[in-house]
Amino acid sequence: MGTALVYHEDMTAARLLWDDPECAIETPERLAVAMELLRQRGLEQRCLQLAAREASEAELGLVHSPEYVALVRGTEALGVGALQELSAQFDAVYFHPSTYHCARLAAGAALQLVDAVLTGAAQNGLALVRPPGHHSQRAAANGFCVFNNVALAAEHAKQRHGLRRILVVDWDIHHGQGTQYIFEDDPRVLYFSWHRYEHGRFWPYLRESDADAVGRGHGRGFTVNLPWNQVGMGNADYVAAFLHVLLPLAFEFDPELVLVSAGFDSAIGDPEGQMQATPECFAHLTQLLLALAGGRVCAVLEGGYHLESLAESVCMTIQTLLGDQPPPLPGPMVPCQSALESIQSVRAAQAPHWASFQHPATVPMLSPSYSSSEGRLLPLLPAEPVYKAAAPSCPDPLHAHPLAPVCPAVVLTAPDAAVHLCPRGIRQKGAAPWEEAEAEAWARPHEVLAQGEALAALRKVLRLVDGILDGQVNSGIAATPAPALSATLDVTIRRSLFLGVQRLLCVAVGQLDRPLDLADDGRTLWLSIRDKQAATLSTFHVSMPLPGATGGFLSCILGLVLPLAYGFQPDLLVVVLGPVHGLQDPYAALLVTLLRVPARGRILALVEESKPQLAGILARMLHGEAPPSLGPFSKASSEFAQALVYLRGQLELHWKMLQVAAPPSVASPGS
Ligand code: X5A
Ligand code: ZN
Repeated sequence: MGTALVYHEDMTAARLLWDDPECAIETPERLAVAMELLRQRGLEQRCLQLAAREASEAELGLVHSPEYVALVRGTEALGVGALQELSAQFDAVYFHPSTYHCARLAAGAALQLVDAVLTGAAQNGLALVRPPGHHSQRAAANGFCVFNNVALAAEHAKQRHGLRRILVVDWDIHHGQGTQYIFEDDPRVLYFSWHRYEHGRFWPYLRESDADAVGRGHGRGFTVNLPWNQVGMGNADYVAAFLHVLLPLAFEFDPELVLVSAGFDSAIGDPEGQMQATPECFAHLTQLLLALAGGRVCAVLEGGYHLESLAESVCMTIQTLLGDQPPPLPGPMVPCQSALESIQSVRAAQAPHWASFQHPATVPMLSPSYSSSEGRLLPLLPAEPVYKAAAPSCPDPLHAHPLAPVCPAVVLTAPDAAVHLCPRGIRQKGAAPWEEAEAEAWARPHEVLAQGEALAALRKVLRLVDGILDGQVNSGIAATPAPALSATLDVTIRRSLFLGVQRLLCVAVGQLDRPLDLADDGRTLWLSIRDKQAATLSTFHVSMPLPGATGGFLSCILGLVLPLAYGFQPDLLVVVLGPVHGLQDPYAALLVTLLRVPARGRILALVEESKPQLAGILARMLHGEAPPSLGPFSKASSEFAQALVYLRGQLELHWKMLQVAAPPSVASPGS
């Protein structure tokens, strides 16, 4: 099952016929350049190409009034003067004799995409359309939008496919007030939008675009607005918004389908948005969304007016839908003060409606004994990172990429039992294992690795480490006899550092100790998730208790693991599931799926060979399959929530992606 690309050249027909500086940016070239770059990059050819069809009038009636549909139909026969006169009755709208045809194709494309994904003809997809849709209302055109393509797609998914939970992610830089109005009392459609707001001084200047608009009636809590109050928001701000606002809600909601109002006026260079996020950011946002709804993600173009930025961002989105790993994010991963204020305000506004945002009871203050169960807290390193920055800041970020993304490939070294559980295409491929003598030399301090079986496994693991680091494969899974797991991990880390890995992230779940002689020099970030209490033994050695509930696990991944991974930007991630790791398979699957994004697929997973089922599911995740749903949401225990708050307090000065609130800008005297 692949990626659908829905398009029709007729949608380039509509254009502005008179002078109107506000509407002049919405041009036919927007679609033409995006399609051209998709062809040039060989991406169109990799998609299931569908020719857009027109939505029927009955379908338009799912959202729009018959009178409004008739009014738009009538524009087909109007002359330029009458078109201009009618256009002036709406805010930032122009009609062209081809508008009705184009707008029906745009709506039809969105419906077709949803049908393709919900019938299984495609796994995910993108509809490249114009006019855009998210400002359009039941009986009004607005902001270049005529019919609300995404709202029609959501209503169609509800009524024709019987879906009960649909997530709409509106990453266009304008508030999709049309979509908000259509679903404001509907709990089956969760609408999330971030938008340039500037405290109400940016178009469309609406009070109801602010964070305190949360929906009405049964729909309370199903409208989520994240207003940006400054221009210049960048990759760190967008990723922080996903980790700390959208994704906690989205996983708690557990959607059956994700619709994206994919406007790219939120990208760098756009004259409307004035933001700084680079095209790579949309690869990351897309891949994060692919962890939801069994990967059923349907993106529909909205705005995007800087032609080159638009085309690059469309390519990044399609490439990620196709399964390619995202390029690294350029720039420092430090969200700005204003973004953190916005994140804080929307979390506060939504807290009554979502358990993920409800604070743990803060009554019992963390006692020193609680925080230092693993020993005295070592002083944290200074806030200045000691490791090399991931990418030198580039004077022209739009042209910094593209690195050809490495296609995912998985090597599995595990017993046959696990291999049978793997998707076709993943087999015990790869070069021969290491020579025995060489592996023995690396194994030397560890007696447990001297035996036949453990040594045989180690020879394969070392081959895999080399294969990942020289770029032959993207990721792999290795299984070892349980008693040899710690020692194998130790050798894996030493070999990786020997080969020059600059930043190695190790996520160790279960009873596994950090190798004692591992230098705390910033090259390795060690994160334990185990049956102990929270502790920060240094900036690069963090320990977290095992979360029991769904909510605890999600806040552990989204609130701690991913922010650390995004801040650290690892060259290689080693994830180990050790003794009594306590994670059910769907949890392990989600952990690996989400870690793939900041690790850009460069993952080596180590498991015990007695767990073939686990090895199999992890292989499918590394191959790009979507994780299963976690099932009913259960709230994190207050001990666990407090442990997270404690760790955030210890670490956020150094790891700025952990922040969920703005630090006070001025210290008030005496406080
Ligand atoms: C879809 C979209 C923007 C309208 C801006 C009017 N519309 N100033 O990006
Ligand atoms: Zn827009």
